Order: sequence, then C-alpha cells, then structure tokens
Amino acid sequence: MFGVLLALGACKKQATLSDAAIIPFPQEINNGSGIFQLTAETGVKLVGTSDHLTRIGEHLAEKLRPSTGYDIPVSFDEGQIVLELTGNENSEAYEIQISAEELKVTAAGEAGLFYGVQTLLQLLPPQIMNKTVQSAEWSIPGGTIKDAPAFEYRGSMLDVARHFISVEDVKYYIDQMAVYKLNHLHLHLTDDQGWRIEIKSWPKLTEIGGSTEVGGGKGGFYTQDQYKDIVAYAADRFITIVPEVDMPGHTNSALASYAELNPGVNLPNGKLDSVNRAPLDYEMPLKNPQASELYTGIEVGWSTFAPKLELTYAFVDSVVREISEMTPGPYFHIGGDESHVTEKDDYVYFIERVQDIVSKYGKTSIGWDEVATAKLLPGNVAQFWALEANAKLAKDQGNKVLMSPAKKVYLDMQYDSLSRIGLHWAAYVELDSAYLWEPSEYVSGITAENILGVEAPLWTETVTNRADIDYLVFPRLSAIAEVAWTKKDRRSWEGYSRRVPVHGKRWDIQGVGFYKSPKITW
Ligand code: TNX
Repeated sequence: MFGVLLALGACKKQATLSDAAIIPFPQEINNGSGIFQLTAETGVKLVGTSDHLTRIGEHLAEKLRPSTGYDIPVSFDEGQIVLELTGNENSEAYEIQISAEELKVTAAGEAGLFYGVQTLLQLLPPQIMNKTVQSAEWSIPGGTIKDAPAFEYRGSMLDVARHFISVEDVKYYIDQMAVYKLNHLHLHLTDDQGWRIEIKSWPKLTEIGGSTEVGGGKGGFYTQDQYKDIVAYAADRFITIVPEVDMPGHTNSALASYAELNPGVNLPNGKLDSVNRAPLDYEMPLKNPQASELYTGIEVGWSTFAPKLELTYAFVDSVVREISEMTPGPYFHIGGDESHVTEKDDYVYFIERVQDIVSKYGKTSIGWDEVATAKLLPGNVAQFWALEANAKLAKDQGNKVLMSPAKKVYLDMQYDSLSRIGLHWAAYVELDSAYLWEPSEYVSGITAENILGVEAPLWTETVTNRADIDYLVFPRLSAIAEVAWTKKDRRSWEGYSRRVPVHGKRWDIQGVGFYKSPKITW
C-alpha cells in the first residue's frame, strides 16, 4: 500500500522553483538543487542595520506562525531564513537564494527586502494563508530569484468620496496591495458627494460635506488622527499615501459646506443645464452667496470652485497645508478632471495657482490628464486616464505621465454585461484585457522614459462594501500589478493564467470574494 503511494508520488513531476505561482512574475528565476523545508526549528535571522529590519522580519514571522504552528523566532543570531540588508539604498530590487540548508533574501534597500519577503510567502503553498494550523508540505524547491520592478510608481486608488470606505477596509486594501508589490495608494478624498478628510481650519467640510454619499447613506470621514494612522499603516508596508483633493470641479461637497466659496448660483444636482452654470462674468466676492445642496447622485462635471474668488485660494492653501503636514510622501493630487463648467482660462489660472500652493508646502502635484492643458511645474505629473492629447501635452512640457488608461485599469469597469456592479462607459474590462497591454506602448509617443508608472483606480459609485471591492478588484489588481512590475519580455497571458488560480486559492482561504473570470480555469 505505502509502496504504491510512494510510486505514485514519484511519478508526480517534481516541482521546481520556476513553476512557482509568483505574481508579479520575477525578472529572473533559476532552478537549483535541494529543497528548503520549513520546520518547527526554523527561525528568521536578520543581517544588517536599519530601523525597520526587525519589523520586516516580524512581518514574515507573523505570516508564517498561524498556519504552520511553529514559533519562528526572529533574531540577529541564528535562523535558516536569512533576511540580509546590504545597504541603505532607495532600492526595490531583491534576490533570493534557496538551498536545503538556507533560504536567504538579500536586498540593498528595505523596500526590496520587504518585496523579497512577499515573494518568499508566495513560494509556500496556499495553506500558508490560513489562520489555523494546517498540515501541509512547507517546502520550497532550491534555486535563485533576482527581481526588480519595471516602473517606480505602482499604485491603486480608492474613491472614498462617492462611498465612504472605513479605516479598517482601507487597511485591508493596503494589505492586499502589499502582496502584489504595489507602492502607492492614492486616496480620492473629496468629490461632489463627500468630503472625507478633517480640515481643522474649515470644520464644516466634514460636518456638512462628509455627512452623506452616493445613494444618500450617512457618509463619513477620516479624522486627522485616523488619516495619520492610515499613512503609518501603509508606510509599514512600503506604501506611500497620495492624498487627492479634486478641484476645481468635483467640489460640491465643499460648496455645500461653505456658502462663501460659491460662485453665486446654486449649482444643480447633476444637471448640465447651461442656465444653472456658474456665470462667466460674475463679480467676486458675491453679495449673498448660498451654499449648494448636498448631492447623492452620480453625474459628473457640473460643479466648480470660483477661480476668480480670492477666498478660494485661501481655502485651498489651508487644505493643502493641513493635509501636506500629515503626509510624508512627495505627492499631492489636485484632481483637475472633468471641470466642464469652469471657463477654460479660469481653469488654467486655477491649476497654475494651486500647483504653486502645493509646491510651497513641499509637495509635487499630480493631476488628472486635463491639468496638462495648463503650464505644469517641473516634476509635476499628469495622470493619463482618457485623452491621449493631454498625455502628449505633459510629455512636450517635459513632465511625466502616470498611466491609468480607463479601458485597461479602471477597476470600476464591469467585466462584461452581466457584472452585478460597475460602470462600462470606458469598456468592459475582462481579466485578459486588464493584463494584455504595455504601458510604454499604449499611447503613441509616450515611451518608458516619459512614464512614472501605473495606477489602477477604484471609483465607487456602485461600490458599497468589502464584497463589492473584492469582486471588482480581484483578480484584476494582480494582473495590473504584473503589468507595472514585470518587464514586457517576462510577461505572458499564458503564464499569468497558469499562476493566478493559485492566488484564487489564497483569496478563498482569506475570504476574498474575487470574480471567477471564465477566462481562467480556477
Ligand atoms: C470618470 S476618471 C471620473 C470619475 C468617475 C469615473 C467613473 C476621472 C478622472 N473622473 O469622476 O468616478 O469616471 O468611472
């Protein structure tokens, strides 16, 4: 009986390192000899000096302990898993060497070491994701991996304005992003339907502007302490928060909070009726400005700040200052999209003044691609989502483009006509479509040197809870992460579609309700 089982086992193709279901796929994998075995005696040994080395080691140990039931001590003394930091560079590259005796992750930067740990975790069977002790073969075939990202900015965006997303769910999202080596989380903090970040000098923004959301729910907002908590939680996972205050359009929640910011008309609830548009020749300040009404619909492009009103800039200054003070990352996103009721000249004037305010507080502006119709400050970034002409305007000014083509990476797009939530104004985006594109070839004339990276936004008009997030984001986020991390010659749909079912198992174990795309044999 045992002999038969052994014989069957022997017939099974020996797993090799290069068969591992790693997403994003590494730049280089070489098979070696021996098998590394995780046992009750395994520990994590740290080598090097850095403030965060222990944290990275603990991060690994915390992921290994529940399902193996092993102690996995972390120390600078001994251990068969070695995490070695060889420098203190700002580098995301790492190497892994695996033999029967030792599994060693080496990196010249903390982020690289963290990403090596993410890869290591993916080398173990999916049961490693369990929260209770499992009986599994905790073994990893010998060999080496060398890896580094194609693009420096790999991000996702949560629209916490259309529907508020709790701190807990944002942290859950950050955890998932880290697995796929994404390093920027853009928070779309304000829009017509809600203002989601406490601004101490303008308290009504959250009191009034934060009090509802699409569909009329109760909305919500982050206190400054909660925002700082999110920033720190993300930083622990090598993720930079990019705060966005969308302006001059998409500003109804602010205009509903403060009458004095209004250009003098009550802006309509979603109507693009020219009668209701801000008059172009209005005088500022207005005698009797009125606050607009809170808005819970999903029309876009009908609200605007008053670019001729000096108070607008005092307001923006306070908002940018308070948020920048809490944001260690280099970027401040100023929105700038769909300002359909802002006079063109006013728009350009507004964007240029806001860029100056952002730069005064030491941040680099990112804006949706329309901002490239203004004169961009050096280093500022245009986020391409719709208009290729705008991406080219940015490039011609010597500025970089962040690639978010709606037809490929908008996570709120439905997969097909049967998707239970989502929009489809840009396209239906099945998993293969989200995977099959190359950032440096997508817009003609915009090549790798013009591109900062890739970001996948989740707009939340139709997203109300964790299950909705899971359904739209997974598996597509893993596909887009691979597009952003893995160089084109290492990517193939065939390879990805063989690897992603293993991630499906991991998501199942974690309770992530991902979309079981019919393009994949799960
Ligand atoms: C366009 S993309 C928008 C958002 C919407 C989204 C819905 C962009 C810069 N603006 O306001 O939420 O479409 O897909």
